[in-house]
Formats: sequence, C-alpha cells, structure tokens
Amino acid sequence: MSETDTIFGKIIRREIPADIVYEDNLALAFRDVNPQAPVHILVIPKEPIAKLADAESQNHALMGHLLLTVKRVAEQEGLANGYRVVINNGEDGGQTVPHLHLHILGGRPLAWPPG
Ligand code: IU
Repeated sequence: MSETDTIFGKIIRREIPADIVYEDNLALAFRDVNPQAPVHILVIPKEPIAKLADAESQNHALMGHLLLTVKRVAEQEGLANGYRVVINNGEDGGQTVPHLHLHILGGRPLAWPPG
C-alpha cells in the first residue's frame, strides 16, 4: 500500500465518507470511527507523511499547524475542561494507519499511564 493509498488518503479525497469537523488547505479533522472517549477526533495532514518519525525539517510549519489545529478543534468541541493529544508512532507505538494522525481525546477524565 502506498502512503497516498491509506484509508485516510481516501477520506481526504472524499472517496469514502467520514464525519469531518474541520478542514483547511493543510489539514483535515474527522471523528474516529471507533471512539475511545465521548470526543475522539483525528487531525491529519493532507500531505501523506506516514508517521511522526518521517517528518522532516521542511515540515516544520506543517507540524506546528497540526498542533494549532488540535487546539482549534478542541475549542470547537467545547473541551474547556481538558483533553489529551496522542500520536502513536510505528509498531510499538500502536500505530495502525500509516498516515500521521493526532488523536484528540476528551469529554471524560482520562487515566494515566496509557497501556
Ligand atoms: P492509530 O494511532 O494508528 O492506532 O489510530 C488509528 C485510528 O484510526 C484508530 O483510532 C481507528 O479507530 C481510526 N480509524 C478511523 O477513524 N477510520 C478508519 O476508517 C480506520 C481507522 I481503518
């Protein structure tokens, strides 16, 4: 499977449906199909970077944009009481879709540490 051929690439290209909550020219945010909290949203770059470890210095501005998009979406979702941001990187990190994504989890108190 090429990087552009992940399920998230298909969501960006509107080839499969998703509950999209935010979009701009660099990023997309949509609700996770298997939510682990009352609010569980994925923020992804439109550029198909496979994982955090593959980000390069040329992606500096994009990476900042993704974090600010998390903040924006969290505000939009009313997560004033707090939320968690997770990036699973690679196999041991539990990453299952090889297109960089930032999880926003909120709407309930979250335990620490994760498993
Ligand atoms: P992970 O960090 O790679 O483990 O997270 C992938 C997430 O993508 C996971 O929470 C899935 O429920 C979610 N997801 C989705 O929202 N829509 C899909 O079509 C697929 C996975 I495949």
